[in-house]
Amino acid sequence: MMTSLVQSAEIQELLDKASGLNEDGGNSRLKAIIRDFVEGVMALIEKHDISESEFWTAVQFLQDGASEFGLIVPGLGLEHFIDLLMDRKDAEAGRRGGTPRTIEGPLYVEGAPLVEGDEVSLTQDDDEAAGNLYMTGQVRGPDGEPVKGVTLHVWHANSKGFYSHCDPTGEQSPFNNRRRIRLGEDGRYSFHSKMPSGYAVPPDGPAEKLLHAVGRHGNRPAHVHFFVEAPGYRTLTTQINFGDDPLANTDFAFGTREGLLPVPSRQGDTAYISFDFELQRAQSATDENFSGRARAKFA
Ligand code: MBD
Ligand code: FE
Repeated sequence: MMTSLVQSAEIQELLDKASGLNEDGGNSRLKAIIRDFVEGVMALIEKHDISESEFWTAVQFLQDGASEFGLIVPGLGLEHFIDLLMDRKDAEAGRRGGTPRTIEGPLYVEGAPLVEGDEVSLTQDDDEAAGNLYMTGQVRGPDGEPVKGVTLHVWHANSKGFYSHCDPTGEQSPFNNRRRIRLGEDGRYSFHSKMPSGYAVPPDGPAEKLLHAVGRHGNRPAHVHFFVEAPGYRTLTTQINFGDDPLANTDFAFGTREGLLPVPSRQGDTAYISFDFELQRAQSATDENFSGRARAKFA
């Protein structure tokens, strides 16, 4: 076997220079990460004997795909990996229990209407093809205590699998199927909406091209997203799928998790779900915050 070019003195020196290790300025953590990142890419090129043409095809893919990184990242399992890594760190720190976290996805929009009461409707548009979804439950803490001061953020697709603000048909009203619900002292919530359908990545876009090239699809089963936020508790990012949905385990984004599959009771075209959330207590102020992820904002 030929010796590795990446491991040669010449390339190791190139990596030191390229990552700024010989410079005084700059961020030392970033330097170390960039060095390993570039070395990893070089090793990949060498290992798979990637040709110059293939290399530039990949660079072009990244340029074209930038607008769909929010789909490509979960599609390649990276967003789920980040969840599993946080789970493992929690386990090592003895932080157990509570409703499982799962991926946020790219389609949350800040500034949804803030509403309260037990007749909350998420949907303002007619969606005649859709059945109805009724969801109720309680947000509790680790000792079973009702959590006070909860803001429950909910967002989901319409019956075509499209999200408001991201709908290629342009037909949805702003914030359709998106609400922030202020809960009362008992931590109970209750909302209804038009039943979501599964999501599919945009046809012929970079995410779909990549998935098809490896023999996969870009579909998610029907799901409902949540952030559960309350003073003194750790903000939870999660979703539910429908426990009786035969497609529940066919998620291209790997978001389906045990503990997040309530089985609805169905009457005609209406599904009723009862689902309680359990939050962990915050151990620091950052636990109460949202992650630093950039999120869409519409006035
Ligand atoms: C979605 O609706 C979603 O939730 C994820 C994770 C990725 C793409 C679309
Ligand atoms: Fe989604």
